Amino acid sequence: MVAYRSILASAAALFLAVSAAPTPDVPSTPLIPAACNNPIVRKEWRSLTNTEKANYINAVKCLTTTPSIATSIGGAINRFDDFQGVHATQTPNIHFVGFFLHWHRYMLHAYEQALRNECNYTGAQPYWDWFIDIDSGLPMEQWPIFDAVTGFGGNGPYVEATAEQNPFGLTGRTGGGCVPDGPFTVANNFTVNINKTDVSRSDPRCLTRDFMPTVATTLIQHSVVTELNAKTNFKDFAYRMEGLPSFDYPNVHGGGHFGVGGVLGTFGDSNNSPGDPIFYLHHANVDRLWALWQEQDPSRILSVGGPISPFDYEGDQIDLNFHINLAELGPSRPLYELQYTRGPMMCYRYDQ
Ligand SMILES: *[C@@H]1O[C@H](CO)[C@@H](O)[C@H](O)[C@H]1NC(C)=O
Ligand SMILES: *[C@@H]1O[C@H](CO)[C@@H](O)[C@H](O)[C@H]1NC(C)=O
Ligand SMILES: *[C@@H]1O[C@H](CO)[C@@H](O)[C@H](O)[C@H]1NC(C)=O
Ligand SMILES: [Cu+2]
Repeated sequence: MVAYRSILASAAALFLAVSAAPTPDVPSTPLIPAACNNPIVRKEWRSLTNTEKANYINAVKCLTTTPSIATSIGGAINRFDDFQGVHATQTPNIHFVGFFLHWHRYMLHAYEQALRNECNYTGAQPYWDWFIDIDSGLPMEQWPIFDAVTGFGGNGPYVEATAEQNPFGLTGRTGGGCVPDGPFTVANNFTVNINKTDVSRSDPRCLTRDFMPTVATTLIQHSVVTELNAKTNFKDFAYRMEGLPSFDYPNVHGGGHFGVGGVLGTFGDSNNSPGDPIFYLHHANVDRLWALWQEQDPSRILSVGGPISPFDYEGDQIDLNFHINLAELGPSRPLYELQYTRGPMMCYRYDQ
């Protein structure tokens, strides 16, 4: 088994990601979703019309031309960077914990709100259903999400990786260079700005991708969804969703990151993966699997559990009063508010 735990452990900055609420404040009755009669609908990327796709991409480009507000991320130039930077500072604390799903759900919500409120986007955050592509049998280069005109551009040209860059000696890399086409090239004014190891520095560079088709097909397996849907409590569900830090054990979340980002691609860099705009479509699909699981049984809406500290599965557990801190991306929120996709705080649903 090839482990990538050390990638996370070696992340440079350890910022305080979370804090426990001093007093219990979970409502004694479940929150009534009275404020969410008309949820916005998150749809699969390829089911959007070409106009809807262009509107989404234009809104993402708009974030990249809107000045940063995240003062804690000195290297952030624009609003798109703010999200990448806050993720980078918290990466060591928000993966392989019980609130991995809540943290990323809240981040996606904040991003969707920024697109809508700051960039006049009127749609919802789309998701990417990996299985449609995996099942198609098409080479990754032909997956619609990577289309140069109606998608996010494709793979980088092949670049050799040094042993230091590829510490696990992964084989099957096909790219590594700059994304050559689509809306997110340097020629189209898109750069990944935050320094890879120091969020206080701006070092604009190209978005890279390093497709690893064998990693994608090994990790993105239908059996994972079957196993997830058989879980009856959140702790077990969340544990299976993150899986093991391994390149052999099926794991849909890791499969998206490392199948597309590989060794040298932005999306395979645990700290900086939100620098690739497809991060948000990928994580929307992860969030969707959780939302669909929650909807199967009302008791699952308020089910939580899992470790506060990474990999500390038998240690202190999260509860509904545990708070998520997104720095300048939004106010600190207790987990119970993040359990409801159709509640007072967030108001969205998935089309299927
Ligand atoms: C959003 O729409 C408003 C009202 O039409 C306009 O004033 C504003 O400039 C638009 N913002 C962006 C980022 O396009
Ligand atoms: C890139 O930005 C520059 C400076 O704002 C602008 O002049 C140019 O038209 C932009 N290019 C594209 C392809 O959007
Ligand atoms: C990122 O920052 C580090 C440390 O400050 C520096 O050594 C490195 O060259 C920077 N990376 C880039 C791509 O500029
Ligand atoms: Cu993450």
